[in-house]
Amino acid sequence: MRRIMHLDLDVFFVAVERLRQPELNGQPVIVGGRVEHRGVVSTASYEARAFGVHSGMPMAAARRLCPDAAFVDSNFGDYLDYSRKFMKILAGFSPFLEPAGLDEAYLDATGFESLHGSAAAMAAAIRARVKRELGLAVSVGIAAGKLVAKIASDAAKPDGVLEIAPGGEREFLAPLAIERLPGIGRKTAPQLRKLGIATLGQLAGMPAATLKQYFGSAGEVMQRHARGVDQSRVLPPGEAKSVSRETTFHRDVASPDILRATLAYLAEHVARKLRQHHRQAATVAVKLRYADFTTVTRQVSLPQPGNSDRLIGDTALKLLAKERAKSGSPLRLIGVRAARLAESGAQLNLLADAPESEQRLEGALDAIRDRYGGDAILSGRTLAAASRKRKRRPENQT
Ligand code: TTP
Ligand code: MG
Repeated sequence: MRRIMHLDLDVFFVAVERLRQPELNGQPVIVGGRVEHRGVVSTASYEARAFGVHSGMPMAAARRLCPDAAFVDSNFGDYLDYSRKFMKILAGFSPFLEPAGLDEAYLDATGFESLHGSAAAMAAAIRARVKRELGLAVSVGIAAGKLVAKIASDAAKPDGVLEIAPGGEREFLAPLAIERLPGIGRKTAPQLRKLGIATLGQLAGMPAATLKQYFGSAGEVMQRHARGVDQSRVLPPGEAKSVSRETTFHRDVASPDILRATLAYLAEHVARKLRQHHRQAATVAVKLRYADFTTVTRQVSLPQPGNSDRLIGDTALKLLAKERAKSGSPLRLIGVRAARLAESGAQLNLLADAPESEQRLEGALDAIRDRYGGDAILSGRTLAAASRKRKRRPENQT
């Protein structure tokens, strides 16, 4: 049984500001950009949230709702420093660490019982260290998978721990509103509600086939998640998420023999790479680009993850055959990709050497910092969209 933790600092930016200005403790505090710059709220303390202030709201609106709050300009460089220190503490507890934002990370605690007693004891030790060394409160959710752990850490706030016992995931989720499930947002939630589904318990009780009719395969995934079923791995930064090989032909090719031979050759290379890195793939995909640059990818989940030439090759060839049955037009590019990689064999590098894992951590934090962008103030749920628009801005500190 896996024990996954999600750790998330409480009111992160506000908490850092309070370390510098202790008089802000217990008061409504709002950190964000300046009203004159049409800034938005990046963090509101719980006292300010009680007035309806939330992340992403224009500062002007926050001022109307909570005029007596202390308004503080953000100091992004400081937050980044604390973020790095936080991640370093976590990395000392388990190399299976996946930073998911400046102030949150997943940690796989499975198998660390001998070292720490239990996942709960490990969480307590982490919380004590973060409090002692950084002066910050971190809330922790512990569960069999990432998804439930994240929802549990949210429910554990402020400054708490919530462990969902193995097998208790579905029961824990049942009373919660559907919006609590990551992935059910402004688009899907109203559709579900129209179907009379308001809680995760109701969603969990729907037949998968019905949900599939309305939402396609995402519907089935939603239902599994609502039942607390989630096998996704904690992925330390820098670990390959997929392995692929593709080739562009000198001249467009329609010959089935040449296409098959090329794809089989590429699949062998992918399979060899998987074996070299002790990885097994759970998904195989092929990519076909036609002469007019139309690109098609077809993928399939394997009944059993694997990494043999035969498995990857045969699967890719089947996908190719299916696609070529629809169109025999010449191709300019063909490729194969193995994804949803899992460790194979028992060769886990439990004691990854520190410099390397620290480098990876740095890389991950850089990526997160790029996403948050220097002094940029992020607006609530538009975070993902913003990261797409605002690629790589140089860090500039306020
Ligand atoms: P969160 O962890 O979502 O929020 P929080 O730490 O302020 O509060 P809590 O976890 O106790 O509910 O985000 C972490 C930091 O990321 C937050 O302090 C500020 C920043 N952030 C933004 O700048 N804009 C946003 O829209 C969000 C959600 C967060
Ligand atoms: Mg937080």
